[in-house]
Amino acid sequence: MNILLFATNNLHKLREIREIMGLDVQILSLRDVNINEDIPETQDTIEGNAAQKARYIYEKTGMNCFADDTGLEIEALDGRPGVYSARYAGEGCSFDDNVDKILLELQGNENRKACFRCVICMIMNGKEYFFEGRINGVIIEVKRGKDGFGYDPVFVPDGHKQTFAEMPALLKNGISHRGRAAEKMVKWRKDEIAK
Ligand code: ITT
Repeated sequence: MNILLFATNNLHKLREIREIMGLDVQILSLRDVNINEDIPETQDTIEGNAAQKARYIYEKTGMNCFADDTGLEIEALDGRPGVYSARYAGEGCSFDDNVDKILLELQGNENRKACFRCVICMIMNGKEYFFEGRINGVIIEVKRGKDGFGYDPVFVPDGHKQTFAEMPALLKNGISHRGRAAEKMVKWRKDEIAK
């Protein structure tokens, strides 16, 4: 059995990644290895933060591991909240506070185009590998749906009518930024193992 440690404190992300990666690999959480502190995320790029989180955990545990970082990039807001997506409405803010802030900033704006961008940094036997996934969509005006997390209630991916928060998890994971990045990581590992 392959084991990978996922360097996240976000339980929604952990559940999604476990669903995406399937049964071929056992995904351990930080709680499983008794790491309870907040991992530093102080870089100014999504790639930088993913690498910072993965390195921090690798140095602590020596285990093969990965971390992801995601940003919601809104065209009319010049790419904000981007790398600041987690704490856009301020330190200690909730998912709802962040959503309310972007809705306010977009009020009256007809350009609702946005994209989720996710970068996974995996450290395997001391070497770093990066995988990226994106999904384009629009930000709607009023929140819809109870599932998912973060900005899901206001994000409708292109070609769909439901928000990410209204979709069954399987559908979101199949098309999402994180799903696409994770798929690349899974394929890369399969090829590596087959070598
Ligand atoms: P970590 O412990 O893994 O750092 P995090 O919640 O800080 O968890 P990220 O830095 O990867 O997560 O993502 C920043 C924010 O972007 C996150 O707090 C959410 O608000 C939002 N986000 C990330 N993935 C999302 C998704 O699939 N759907 C909606 N919002 C998402």
